Amino acid sequence: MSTNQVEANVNKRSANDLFESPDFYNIDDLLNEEHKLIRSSIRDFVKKEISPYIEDWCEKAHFPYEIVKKFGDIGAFGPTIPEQYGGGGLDYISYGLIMQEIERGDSGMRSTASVQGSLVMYPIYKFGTEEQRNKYLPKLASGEHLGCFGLTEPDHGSNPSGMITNFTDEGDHYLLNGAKMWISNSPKADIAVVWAKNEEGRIHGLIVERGMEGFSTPETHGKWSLRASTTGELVFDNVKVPKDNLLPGKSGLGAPLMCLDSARYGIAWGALGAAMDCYDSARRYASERIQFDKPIASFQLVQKKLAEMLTEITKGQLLNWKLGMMMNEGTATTPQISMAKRNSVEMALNIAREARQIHGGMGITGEYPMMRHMMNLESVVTYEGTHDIHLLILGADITGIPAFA
Ligand code: TGC
Ligand code: FAD
Repeated sequence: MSTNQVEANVNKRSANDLFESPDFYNIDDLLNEEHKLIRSSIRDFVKKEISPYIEDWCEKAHFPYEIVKKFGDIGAFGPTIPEQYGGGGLDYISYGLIMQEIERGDSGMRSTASVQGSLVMYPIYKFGTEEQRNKYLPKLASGEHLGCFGLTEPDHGSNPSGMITNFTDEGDHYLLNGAKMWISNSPKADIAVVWAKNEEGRIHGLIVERGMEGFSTPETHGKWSLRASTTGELVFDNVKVPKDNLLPGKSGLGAPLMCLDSARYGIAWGALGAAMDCYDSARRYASERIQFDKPIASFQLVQKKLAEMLTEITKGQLLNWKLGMMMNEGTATTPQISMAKRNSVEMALNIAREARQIHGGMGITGEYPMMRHMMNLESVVTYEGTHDIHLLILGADITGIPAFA
């Protein structure tokens, strides 16, 4: 493809991104002016910096590294982290809206942002020393550094408590061994927050830096999902980790699970964004596409699809907003977060499929976003706890009987 053709495609996609979010229940009345301003600035950013390019990035499985600095500039990294460490000092509704708008553009782009904020900056802020906060957080917030979060292992996905990655105390440093798999951002990350067991089998968080001898981050290829996000392994072969790099504030599986609470909350909003994008595209297409001499929007079966999509999106908006208020108060529980993550992702997958049908054959092309969202959402329904693990978290809460093992 010539440069002119590429530019023409970019301009066309830029001009084609007419996205508007639905607000059937006047949920905007529940937002303050700052929330609306943040949402509109992130929406403008996505229209300018993501929509024109995302299909090409996904087709080529290209992670646009330059987006990291741009996300830093717009405050997408660590929105709830205090300003003194470079964060946004914002509330959880603002955080949710930022994730909604970015994932409206693409789930892989939201992954980049939510890993950095919820899974790297959050544990350093929450469990780190003042020195660790000052050393790492400002650079992560600005996008000068990219981080990743290593919990999953080749043989321990849904059950991270069985992890094998471990470290031993060697007097003036720790020696880290093991491997992590399916790690978002890892091939380009400057630092990794890694969860590993000490000699007593207790889980701790360690900050591992690129360049440490014995530390490598091979990329995972062949993904049909989240193609604009980079994914890889973390391999630790006798890595000497300075003792200052251990996060001292919390140990045990509860520490990474606290980080996951924050990230799963962001996904609940993000997946809603992907659903909104599919709905918005379907609504527009249905009114323009003529069959049997009428817009297809005039057929009852198409209206049924649109009405059901809007109903599910509206329910999701209300669930997320209320959850956000509980996050602000510090009262949201893990099962409440599981319900919202699970609900949003399933709803978004269903809407992507229905919206694709409304677009007929055109729906399978990159001219429209549904296939990309649909493929991305297959990762989103799996990571941060699979759909069934969240169901079991709810089941355990309802019955008091954990059914995981
Ligand atoms: P369980 O016995 O339930 O709990 C172990 C300890 O943790 C405590 N705890 C929590 N503490 C704080 N916050 C929470 N949310 C907590 N949940 C549990 C709990 O009280 C206990 O403490 P203690 O002191 O008694 O030891 O743990 P379990 O081993 O039975 O596992 C439960 C289960 C299956 C729900 C959990 O392991 C789980 O959630 N598994 C799913 C794994 C997962 O979500 N992995 C995500 C990896 S990261 C990722 O996917 C990033 S994708 C990023 C992107 O690109 O966007
Ligand atoms: P498994 O745990 O092997 O599960 C396989 C199937 O078995 C699932 O359907 C599951 O629901 C089911 N199952 C398992 N246990 C039970 C049970 N007790 N009862 C009923 N059903 C059960 N991890 C990180 O640490 N950091 C990251 O940045 C990260 N990024 C990711 C990016 C991508 C693109 C993907 C795909 C994954 C990422 N992950 C990351 C890993 C992700 O969290 C795991 O894939 C997920 O937790 C599931 O683990 P698994 O793939 O090993 O599946």
